[in-house]
Parts: sequence; structure tokens; C-alpha cells
Amino acid sequence: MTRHMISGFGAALCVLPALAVAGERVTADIDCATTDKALVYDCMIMLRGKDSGQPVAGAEIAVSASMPSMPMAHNVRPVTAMPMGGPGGYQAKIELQMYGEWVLTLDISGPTRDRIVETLHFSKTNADATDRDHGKMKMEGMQDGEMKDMQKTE
Ligand SMILES: [Cu+2]
Repeated sequence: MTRHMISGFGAALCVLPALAVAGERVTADIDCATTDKALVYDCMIMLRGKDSGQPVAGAEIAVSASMPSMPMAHNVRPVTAMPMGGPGGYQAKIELQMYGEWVLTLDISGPTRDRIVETLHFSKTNADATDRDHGKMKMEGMQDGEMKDMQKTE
């Protein structure tokens, strides 16, 4: 009888690994690498809670890819990322249809629901995160006069 009580107490002291809070928004580090097959990339995804910074384990991640410059031209089948390399780590193999700038969309369900959108530039030799400023709207086609007017109002 006494023994049972002691073991029960011991179990209560077991420390669970720190995990992101359910319902917390998440961030992802996405690191894609080339494979021996052209246009096939191995993407490692590290999922963390946005506020807690803690790994998000047990998530289901559907990864889809599209080309912002060619909205209707491609139809890449979404893949499910598999847990890999410890809590919060996932791996997905994606097959693209051409080199260039692609947007990866991570639809996350499981302990938390979220969507992460990341723009990456895929080439024959690597896959790099696109510089965020690079994508900023350019003032194309704007006349000098209009530009001056705009500066005045600012
Ligand atoms: Cu394309």
C-alpha cells in the first residue's frame, strides 16, 4: 500500500519536455537542399511556437508549392512533412516543375493550426530564402512628376 503511494508520487514528478502551447501561432525555419534528382528538394522544417519559442511536436504539415510569377501554370501536388530529427523537426521532399522563385505554403494542423508562407529561390545548386526587401513593390511606370508629388505629400 505504502509502496503504491510512493510510485504514484514519482510518476507525478516526471517532467514532460517543454512544448509550444496548444493554439499558439507558429514559425518555421525552412531549409531546402538539392537532391540527386533535378527539381527535387529535401526540405527540413523546424516548427516553433511564435511566443514560447518551443518546438511544436506532433503537427501535421501539408507543404504546397506555387510560382507567384506564374499563378496558373503549375500544379504541384502537396506533400505531408514527416517528423524528423527530434521534437519540432519535420522533413518534406518536394518536386518542382522549374527553377526560380516559388512560394511554399505550410498548412499546419495538430496541436495548433496555422499557415506559414515562405518564398524561396530554387536553382540547380541550392535553395535560398528570398530577400524580403527584394519583393517590395517597385514604382514602375511612375512619372517623375508623380514621384515628386508623392514625396511632397509624405
Ligand atoms: Cu514556372
